[in-house]
Amino acid sequence: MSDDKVKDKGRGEQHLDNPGRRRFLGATATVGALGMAGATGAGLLLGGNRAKAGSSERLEKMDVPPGDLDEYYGFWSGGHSGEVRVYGVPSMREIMRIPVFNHCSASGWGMTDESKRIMGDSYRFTNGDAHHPHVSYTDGSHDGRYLFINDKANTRVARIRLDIFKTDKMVTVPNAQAIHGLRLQKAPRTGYVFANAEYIVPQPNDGRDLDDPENYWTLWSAIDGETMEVKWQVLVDGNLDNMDADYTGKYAASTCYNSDKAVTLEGKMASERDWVVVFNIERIEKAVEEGNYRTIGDSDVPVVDGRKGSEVTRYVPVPQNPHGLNTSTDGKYFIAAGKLSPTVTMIEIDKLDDLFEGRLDDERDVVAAEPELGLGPLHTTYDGRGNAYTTVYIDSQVVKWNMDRAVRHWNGEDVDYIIQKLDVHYQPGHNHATLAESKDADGKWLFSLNKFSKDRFLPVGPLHAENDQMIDISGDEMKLVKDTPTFAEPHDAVIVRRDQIETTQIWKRDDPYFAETIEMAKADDVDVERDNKVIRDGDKVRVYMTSIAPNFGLNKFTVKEGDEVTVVVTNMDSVEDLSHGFCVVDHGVSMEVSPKQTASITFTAGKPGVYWYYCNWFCHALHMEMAGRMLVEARS
Ligand code: RUQ
Ligand code: CUA
Repeated sequence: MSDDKVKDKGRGEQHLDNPGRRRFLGATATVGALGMAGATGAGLLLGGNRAKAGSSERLEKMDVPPGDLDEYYGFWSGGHSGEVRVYGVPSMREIMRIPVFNHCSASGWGMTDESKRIMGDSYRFTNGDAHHPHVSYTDGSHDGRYLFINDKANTRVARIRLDIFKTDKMVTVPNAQAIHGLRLQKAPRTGYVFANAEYIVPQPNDGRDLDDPENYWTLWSAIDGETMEVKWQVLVDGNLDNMDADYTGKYAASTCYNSDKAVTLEGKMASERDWVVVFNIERIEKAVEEGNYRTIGDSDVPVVDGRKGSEVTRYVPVPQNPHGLNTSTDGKYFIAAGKLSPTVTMIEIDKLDDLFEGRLDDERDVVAAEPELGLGPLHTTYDGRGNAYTTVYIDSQVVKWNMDRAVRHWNGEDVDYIIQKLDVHYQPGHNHATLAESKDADGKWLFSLNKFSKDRFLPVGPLHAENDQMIDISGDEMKLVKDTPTFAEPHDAVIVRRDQIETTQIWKRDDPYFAETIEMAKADDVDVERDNKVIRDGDKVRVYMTSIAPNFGLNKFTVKEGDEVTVVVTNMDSVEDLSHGFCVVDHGVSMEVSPKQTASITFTAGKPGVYWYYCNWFCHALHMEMAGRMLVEARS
């Protein structure tokens, strides 16, 4: 790649090289270009180019007047904030934040007994790094049961129930380190939740082979979406990055870099080729069934060997350091973005049976095309009309291209496949179109999740917002309509139709979410819906009270310094939107208690004295008066 090439950035140009000629960026040129973009490049690459949204017709389309509801739910990951954010699309009004791997001061997530039970041991971590949110499927369409999301920081996968918009399960994946790529089985039903571990580590990682990267491996895991148990794992070569599954339930594929097992940056970019690893799910299941696996360390999860040469995987060579992998919504292709190569690789899913049955001469025979799009391709999304949209990070653009034409061009026909290149501001990572992770992709709105915002918003000091840009793709031309600032750092999003989700506004009293708390109350002979009682059990005190606006069932209770106090509050208001809260001053105790919910929180009583507890969700004209006293006696 010449310097000229980097400078002219391929903006709007069509590359019509001999399709057989594969052009990869040299490692040196690429690091230079990536570094420039990362450090100072936003200005350099896009100096003075401030795109502004135009016509009123465009703005009208996204306008949702006060009182009207949006057409779609958009679920944005919260990146290293650890949460999930819910937007109404197209208004881009933030409707809710769902705490997942983080702790939440308002709802008490990470503090309440219910959330600690769900988080397990890992509740002691207050951070997470949530990248990839995905909504469950039935037959390739979103069924609105669950949303799943990964935690790269602490190797977890969580599930959110979409009837209540609360995290209800969380699992720490064994033998793995840093769950990154996450995708769901699309058919017949979710089914498996597939999780990539990004980093290679000794197996088991118990102090052996500490500085011997030759003996480091990573794993691809399948979690049962209903029980959230890890069912099996596959040992692979290289570092797994992003993945997706097909529309039949048979195959999944993951980009895989660092085929040479390096542990330094230079080393990770040394080889000209890396891989897309294709997983044959039936064959893996069969290997597990037949006992063709081992276990690692303390974990009893079956681990099938899927390293190069194994029967359960195939390694398709692609240009070095690929990144995103997105299945086209027509079910035809796994499309892997080149990142360090200006190309994306289209893998033909229909040819995978031949690949596994050994009917092809070369793994590369499954490549349907490798169109060149621009510098730094990262992720691809779809409009359901045969077009793909790929973010190119270094060029700061979204490239709209036609899949069918790209294949014809690859086969030697003289056709243009690039339809439009649109500047975005700046340096996009993922992009995502409405319903574009399902066979129902409707090609209405596209979001480009840009890592840099630089000059797009009022300055707020050294740390900048990200900029999620909304683009109208319903016509022939992509049109930028809105800048949405977001805080660190939505990586990815999924957008589903509002009718695909059915929520409950008032808790059902038999909800499993707080069933264990009700069990505890029963053992204390307490009916939480009626009784206001204090039960002492050695140094443990359990306080049960109801809440009905604007009153708590108890306006005082007495404990002793150092007691382990559990307060259980049951909200007996069955009025929609009438949430109460429970907060004890100077004790770090706060939680949400929504209509007909039972919530419980455990803490240690502080020094002797009077401590007020109060309702911290505004519930009534006398909300300020909804308070009581905890009397802490000295221990005699
Ligand atoms: S990754 S910016 Cu965590 Cu989805 Cu590509
Ligand atoms: Cu109850 Cu505010």
